[in-house]
Amino acid sequence: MSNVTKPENRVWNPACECLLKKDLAALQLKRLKKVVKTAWDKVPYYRAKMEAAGVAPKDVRSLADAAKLPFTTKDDLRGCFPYQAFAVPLEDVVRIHASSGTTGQATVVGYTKKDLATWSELMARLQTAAGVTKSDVVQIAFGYGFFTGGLGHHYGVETVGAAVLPVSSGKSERQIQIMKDYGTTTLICTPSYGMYLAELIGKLGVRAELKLRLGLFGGEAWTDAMRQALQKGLGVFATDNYGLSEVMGPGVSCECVEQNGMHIAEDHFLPELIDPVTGEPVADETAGGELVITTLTKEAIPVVRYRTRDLCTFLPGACPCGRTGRRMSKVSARSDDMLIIRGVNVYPQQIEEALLSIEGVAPHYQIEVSRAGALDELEVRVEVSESLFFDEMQKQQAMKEKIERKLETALAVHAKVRLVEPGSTPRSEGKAVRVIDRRKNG
Ligand code: DLL
Repeated sequence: MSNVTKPENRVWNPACECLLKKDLAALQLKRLKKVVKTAWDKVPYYRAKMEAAGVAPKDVRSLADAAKLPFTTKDDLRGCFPYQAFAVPLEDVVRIHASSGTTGQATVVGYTKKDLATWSELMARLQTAAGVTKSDVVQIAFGYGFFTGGLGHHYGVETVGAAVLPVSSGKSERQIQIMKDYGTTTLICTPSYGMYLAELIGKLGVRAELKLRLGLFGGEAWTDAMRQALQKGLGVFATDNYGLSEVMGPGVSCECVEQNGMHIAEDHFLPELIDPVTGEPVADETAGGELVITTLTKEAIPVVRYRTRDLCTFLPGACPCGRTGRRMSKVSARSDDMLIIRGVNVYPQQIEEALLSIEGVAPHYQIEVSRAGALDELEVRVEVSESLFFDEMQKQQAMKEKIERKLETALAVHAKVRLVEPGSTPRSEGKAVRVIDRRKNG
């Protein structure tokens, strides 16, 4: 365990975050009915979908009735490009973000003034949950622009009353100079960029000159093993926060100082877990499924039963922090990130978890899948410490075999390991590209 100080537990808005379960359920139902009615009345796409599924707003009488409503997918929203999913006239929209994704048409998201106020409030809740107070100096190293990470967190910091350094991503040496010059206490970025900055700080030997104490990481999946590496490398207390542009951006759920699951802002989002194959609600939410979200308060674009493709579980029991919002586990994978290697399902996070449990392995790796004849080949390129990389062959071979054994146990399929020089796998300034699947290119 890294030796970082756990911040004091504070709650930004106890009246909303610590609601009694029954009051929360009543509020959710009232809001759900309204959002379904608005979607039906104002967005022809939703009306057509509901009519085709044989449901209408009057059929939603309980929270469980949400399951009768049709899903919305990323492709559905792409099909509404640019403004057809909007439930308000463009003149009431004051901000537009978009998510480009890796392929195809962008998904466009709009916000009314009230939506932005809600978003700022949810971000203030998130940052307070992670330990940020008005005395903090917060460096945002998420990209600003159409991506929701930068501006989303920015307005949260201002709402909390801390000082925001709107640096955006990239120019890593300058990021560190800014940390030194401005006395940054809190870093907000993706975990992979945080890891890159940690590495650079180590190289420059300036850790002792920094005042960093908190790290808020999100935007991509990361493991608890990566948390330990970030806490150690940056000297911060690291928390996870989750969201997606289609339903707002960051602020959907966040960890508190207990670092034990992300509290969902359930007064604004109705979460469900479904079986990703059948689409049916899962029988046991603690066993996991795909997260589906309905926005309960968004004006510009109400989103009904959005299939996030993110796999997680809901955690049982109450959290000592006092928040009553249901907690979701870290996202274990995206259902579309799953690799099928010789018939076996493999998720990149399983590989990360296994790698980082081995002493001497750096938290930088890349996975390449190819096909040799009829057989899938899985190769994991792993950075090891400088000393080991330049060490004698025998020690290197022993390390390679050790990692291969560990991966084989974790994945139930053989992966070829290649030890590579420190610094040789690509570093990301935003979301990391961990997997190269050459099978897709023929
Ligand atoms: O990544 C919003 C965000 C920005 C969240 C900054 C947190 C911090 P998109 O670009 O639309 O939005 O990507 C959304 O990223 O469906 C997940 O697959 C993944 N993702 C986001 N946060 C996490 C997280 C932003 N904490 C997609 N853990 C989502 C795992 C995450 N995956």
